[in-house]
Amino acid sequence: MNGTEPARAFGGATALLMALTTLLPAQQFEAPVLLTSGGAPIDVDIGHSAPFVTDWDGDGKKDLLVGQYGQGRLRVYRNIGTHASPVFDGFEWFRAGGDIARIWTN
Ligand SMILES: [Ca+2]
Repeated sequence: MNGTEPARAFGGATALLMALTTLLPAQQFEAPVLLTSGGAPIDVDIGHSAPFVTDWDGDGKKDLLVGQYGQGRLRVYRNIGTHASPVFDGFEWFRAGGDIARIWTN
């Protein structure tokens, strides 16, 4: 591998993105919604959150995962509402091997 290969790969991805945005019809986002847990706005330690929605526990309702910069941890908010109207009441830290999992954040 030489020093130009990553640049070419990035350029290819950029070209693909440009092609997709040209070919696909304009998309509109829904109005923003403040997500709450236990009645309080969901927030993270030290900001820099990375939310992801998936059915974490396999019960058919999508849950909310939120990675955070603070201590490099991942919050798991299980949906106790419905698929159409999710409700969150607290979170648990993602664990691995019995310990709270984390990635190093400088
Ligand atoms: Ca679920």
